[in-house]
Amino acid sequence: MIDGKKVLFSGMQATGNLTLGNYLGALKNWVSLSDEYLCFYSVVDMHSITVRQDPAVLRKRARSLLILYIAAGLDPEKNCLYYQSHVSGHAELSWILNCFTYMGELNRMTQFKDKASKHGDNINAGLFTYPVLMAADILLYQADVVPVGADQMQHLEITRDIAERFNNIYGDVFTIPEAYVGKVGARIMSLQDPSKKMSKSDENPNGGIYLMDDADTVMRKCKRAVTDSEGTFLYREEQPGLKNLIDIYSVCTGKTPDEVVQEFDGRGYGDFKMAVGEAVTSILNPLQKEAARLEKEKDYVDSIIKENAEKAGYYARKTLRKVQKKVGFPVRV
Ligand code: ATP
Ligand code: LTN
Repeated sequence: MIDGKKVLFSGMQATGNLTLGNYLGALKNWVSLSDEYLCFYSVVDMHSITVRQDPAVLRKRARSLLILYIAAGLDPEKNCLYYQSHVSGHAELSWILNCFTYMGELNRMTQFKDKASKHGDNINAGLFTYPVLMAADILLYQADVVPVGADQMQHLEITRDIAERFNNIYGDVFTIPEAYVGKVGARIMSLQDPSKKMSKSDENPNGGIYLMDDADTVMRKCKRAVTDSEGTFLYREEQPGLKNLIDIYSVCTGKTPDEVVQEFDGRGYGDFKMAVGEAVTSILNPLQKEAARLEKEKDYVDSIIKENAEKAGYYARKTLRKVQKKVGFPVRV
């Protein structure tokens, strides 16, 4: 709790271009949570270097992601929007937590196994201890809730295990965080293969709608989206491509899937795909305009980056000092 509000922490990596899935499944929900909680939303650039990056590209993408947080509606006065690498407490706590995490636990992480098989030439120790850094992110702010997708649940579980282990030895130091699982309809699937989630690392560019896609590109991708040959307009698992498009339309327009089915019943898929394209564009258009405007407001964005890193640093230091004392580091005089 900070100032009577529960604390929320989440972060996103600035690797790849953000998709509509990232926006509808994460960013949009973050905005709706920012009244209820005291929120820390980080651009987790330290996590990104577990995979080799081009430094100039990473720096640029990290800034664009932070700008996107603001453009999506996160008020930088109310929410703490900052780069993970600007708050040294993440690295410091991460080291300490490494000493309370077992190799066996980390060996079980499916994301590690997955990434290690994809990057066989660079299975570095950072990739292995990635979940410990993520635990440090969360525990540093004593977060009560953490909005994460299903793929990150295992990392949240290990965070809780590490925190409980530490608390059992040293007393009540860390808040044990809970996952915040968003509303249904937020899992957006690939437009080309509706059995896979829409992902920024998909090799097929037609599978995902990127947040920076222009109206023509969005329309073309929607028109090409894989559906089925049933020709019936129903919202059901047996028609996964159509179901996904209904989900997208429904989240973009605020209508329920039932209302969408009623609206398009008896009309062709072609008509519906156009409507989806328009609905998506009407969401992306203002977002893109605001992001472009902020890209030019250098001083304003710089001041937000500085102030928010200081604010995050303040809370981080409070936890860090407590932890350092508990483990026996000499007190600063
Ligand atoms: P990558 O392809 O690099 O693994 P990703 O697109 O899967 O990236 P992440 O960086 O793992 O995205 O996730 C960022 C946030 O976006 C997470 O909170 C995740 O749950 C959410 N998210 C990602 N893809 C989708 C999707 N298709 N539908 C809903 N939410 C998503
Ligand atoms: N691993 C997450 C990003 C991430 C995160 C976090 C999410 C890093 N630290 C702390 C929630 C809380 C991902 O790749 N989506």
